[in-house]
Amino acid sequence: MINPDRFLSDLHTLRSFGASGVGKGVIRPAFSDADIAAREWLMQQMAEAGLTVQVDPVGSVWGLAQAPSLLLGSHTDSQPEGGWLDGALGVIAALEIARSAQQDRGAPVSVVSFQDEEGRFGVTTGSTVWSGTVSLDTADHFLDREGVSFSQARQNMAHLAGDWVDPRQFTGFIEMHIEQGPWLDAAGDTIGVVTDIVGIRDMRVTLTGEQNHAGTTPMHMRKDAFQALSAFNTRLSLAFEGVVAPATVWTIGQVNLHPNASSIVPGKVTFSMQWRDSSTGRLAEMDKIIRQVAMDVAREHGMVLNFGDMLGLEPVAMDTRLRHALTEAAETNAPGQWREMPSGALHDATNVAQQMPVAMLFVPSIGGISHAFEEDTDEADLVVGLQVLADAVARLTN
Ligand code: HGY
Ligand code: MN
Ligand code: MN
Repeated sequence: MINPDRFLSDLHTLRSFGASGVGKGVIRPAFSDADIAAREWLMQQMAEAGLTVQVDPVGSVWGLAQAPSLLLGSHTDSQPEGGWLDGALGVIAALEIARSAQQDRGAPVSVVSFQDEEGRFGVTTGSTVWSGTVSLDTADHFLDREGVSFSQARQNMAHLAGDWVDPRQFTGFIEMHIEQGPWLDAAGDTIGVVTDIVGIRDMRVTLTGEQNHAGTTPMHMRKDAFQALSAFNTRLSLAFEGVVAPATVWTIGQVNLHPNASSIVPGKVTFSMQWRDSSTGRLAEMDKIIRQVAMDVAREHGMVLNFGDMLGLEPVAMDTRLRHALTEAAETNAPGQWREMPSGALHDATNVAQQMPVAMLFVPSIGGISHAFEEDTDEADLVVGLQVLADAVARLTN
């Protein structure tokens, strides 16, 4: 039988690894000391639960039941400033269900915590490489914000790393996750059964102009990288009108302005350009518009323009059979308190879908907040989510 108290206690233990000291927030980026300590603790819980523990070459941690098994899980690495539940919830719920399956001699359930889902290096890097979407050699050249490479970072777990886990031993994958958006919380619903996960594009753009004196350089003679970025951002929103849908999102989340000093006209800016949508066609159309607007602004501002490599993942529909088990379980455990909905956030399930049927279920994020220390969910909702997941697993494996 699942044990909600043990489940909640494990969640709070996990958040102690990299606790930020602000609310329940965590700082636990991939391959950090806190991340590796958390993964070693998880490995111990998996072993004690009777699972065979394996760490793959990119640091994803697996607790394997005898084959064939249903796979549950998510990730335990966090954003540079993260919440206690993003990823962690799905891994600990998986552990609790797998452990009770072992104790009750029930149908086998395996557990995974993928590495670098939060993209310190790439985009959902661990599951992207494991699923074959990106080669390990390509990923090894990915750099983080400080210029550390993926291959350098994963040496920190080399002492634990073993072989790749064969996906053919699994019958499917279900990932429980917080919604990370406002809809369940605003509607007072407890469960979201995911219909599809959006696609994503992510690249770096560099505009290079002329660094100069902020007092003596007349405005009309400047090649100011910030002004160029500002013009790009304004023009892009106008250019997207009539192309984007209400659910389409785009973000300039990281800006490196050089030399970032108040008395110097900035001569260079490198910024992240990320966009997401449920349509591959619209993602491609936005790509064209982004590049055209950037070229126009660079020309008008006398800047040199450079596009970095683009990372992308396609939209993915959830498996109907797995999804049906989740909707049945939601109606049983949260009657009238659930809905079907798309995922605006990206998840490891996107990559696992390349190898097997996948499905996801959400619990609410209070105020829709995530990727922030303030991220939180009522513990009663966490327990209902666990019960729905356990019920769906029973429907699929009995
Ligand atoms: O960015 C995302 O959607 C995920 O939370 N890493
Ligand atoms: Mn996540
Ligand atoms: Mn996240």
